[in-house]
Formats: sequence, structure tokens, C-alpha cells
Amino acid sequence: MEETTFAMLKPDCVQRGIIGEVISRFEKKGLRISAMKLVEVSEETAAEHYKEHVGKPFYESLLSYISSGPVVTMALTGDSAVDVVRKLVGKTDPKVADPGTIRGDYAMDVSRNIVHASDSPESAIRELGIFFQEEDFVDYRRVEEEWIYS
Ligand code: IDP
Ligand code: MG
Repeated sequence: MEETTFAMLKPDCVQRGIIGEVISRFEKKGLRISAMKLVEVSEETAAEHYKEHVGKPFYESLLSYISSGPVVTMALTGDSAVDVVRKLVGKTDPKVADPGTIRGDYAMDVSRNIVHASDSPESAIRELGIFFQEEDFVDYRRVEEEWIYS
């Protein structure tokens, strides 16, 4: 079933100049970008986004990491998009993330792990609501979709 998930290319991804390579993986898989922005995230917005992690030892440094430079936020749409994108992103700690995943291929450190992706359809709806307004979403189809899906 078609769904839309939220992904964020974190400040290390932007600073390392690999935005294009990461987006390319999502595109090549067959996902459709249905919203996208380059933004600076305030600590308040980062706190809202990561509220499930309040009190964890890495919480404060996580907020300063996410607000340390521009990020690219996006909505990705496709069949089972939430699970598909989490699989492409890989395990939280890049040291143990499988090769072939984004974190497995591009990162070394759990606190500099390149990309965020929603972990459930409920999280996706919540997180999309933090970073996007209704008018930010573009309703279209990629011409390849009839070849990506049967
Ligand atoms: P996820 O991004 O794979 O969903 P979460 O457990 O939700 O992982 O953690 C959110 C983010 O917090 C991670 O992507 C990473 O940036 C950071 N993080 C998680 N665990 C640690 C840790 O042990 N040390 C430092 N940062 C961490
Ligand atoms: Mg998470």
C-alpha cells in the first residue's frame, strides 16, 4: 500500500557533500520525493522531533548535532515506504550497519549517522507534521512508476 515517510539528511550529510548520493539511492529504489526543503532546525524543533529520547545520555548532543547546520528534509512516497526507507538507511550505529545501506556505506559514528528516517507510519505522520505544511506536498507520479510496480 502506498504510504509516505519522513527522511532528513542530517548536517553531516550536507557538510560532507553527499546530499545527491543519498537522494539518488532513494530515487533509484523507486521512491517518489513528494516534498523537500533545505532548512536549519532550531533546538526547539529538534527537541520536538526527538522527544522520545528525552533523558537519554546522548539527548543534549543529539539536539546540538541536528541544529548545527542545514539539513534536507523530505517526504518519500511509495509502497511500504516507511519500512523500505528504514531498510535503505540501515542500523542506527554505522559501525554495525550492513554494507549496502546508507549508514553502512557512508558513516562511522552513531552520533554522525548521516540520515534520519521515521520508524513507523505513526511517527511518519507526526514527523511530517513538524517539518511540512499541507501546501508543501506535491501530488504527481514519476513516469517510471508503471515500470517500478506491476
Ligand atoms: P534511529 O535514527 O536509527 O531511529 P534512534 O534510536 O531513534 O535511532 O536514535 C535517534 C538518533 O539519536 C540516532 O539516529 C543518532 O543520531 C542518535 N543516537 C542514538 N543512539 C546514540 C548513542 O548511543 N550515542 C550517540 N547518539 C545516538
Ligand atoms: Mg528513531
